[in-house]
Amino acid sequence: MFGKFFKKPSDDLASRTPPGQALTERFPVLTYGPSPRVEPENVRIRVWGLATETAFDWNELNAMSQTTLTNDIHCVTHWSKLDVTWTGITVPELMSRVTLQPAATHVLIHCYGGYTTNLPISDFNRPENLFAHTLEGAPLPLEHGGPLRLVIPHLYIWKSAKWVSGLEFLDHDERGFWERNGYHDRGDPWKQERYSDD
Ligand SMILES: Nc1nc2c(c(=O)[nH]1)N[C@H]1C(S)=C(S)[C@@H](COP(=O)(O)O)O[C@H]1N2
Ligand SMILES: [Mo]
Repeated sequence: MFGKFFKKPSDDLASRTPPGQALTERFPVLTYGPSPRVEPENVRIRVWGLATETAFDWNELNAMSQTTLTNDIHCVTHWSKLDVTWTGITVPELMSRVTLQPAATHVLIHCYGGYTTNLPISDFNRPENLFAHTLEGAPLPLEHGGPLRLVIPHLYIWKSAKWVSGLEFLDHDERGFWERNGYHDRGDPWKQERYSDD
């Protein structure tokens, strides 16, 4: 199985492949539990906690500036996929419409279906991070997080929450689903931050 789908990175691709990762051209689906089905017109990103409460619906999201980015994704289960193209709203584009309280330092991301993951705002509010609704020019498939998922390319892809529904701003770090179940709090693939020590 492994040999059929995964290959050792060749020299030119090696510099883009973090340690302990093998390249794949497939796009494996990894979801804990069933995929929630949310119609686009029902998608909402709610904002609460240490921010002025607000929400963005599908029409509002589509009226924002749209960005297409190509980046590499790295999964903690040792596969990487290069040159994946997403279209959506950058996190700073959405965050320009959010008023944070000065004490806010972290965000806990909530999803339809109950998944959560945590980020410091410094890892969240970066121009390479997208709320993506399109994958390779086509609507994001349900199993990959459609209608809307986060893409956080500089960290392992468990941080890239599928079916995102909310942003809870906090003045401290609060672990999300996998972080409470043994994954590293931050997940930098270049440092192999796979699992936590506590
Ligand atoms: N809502 C939600 N988002 C999620 C997950 C999940 O189970 N639920 N799994 C995470 C994990 S562990 C991985 S590896 C990636 C997988 O994304 P993919 O299925 O598009 O490959 O989604 C992440 N985002
Ligand atoms: Mo994962």
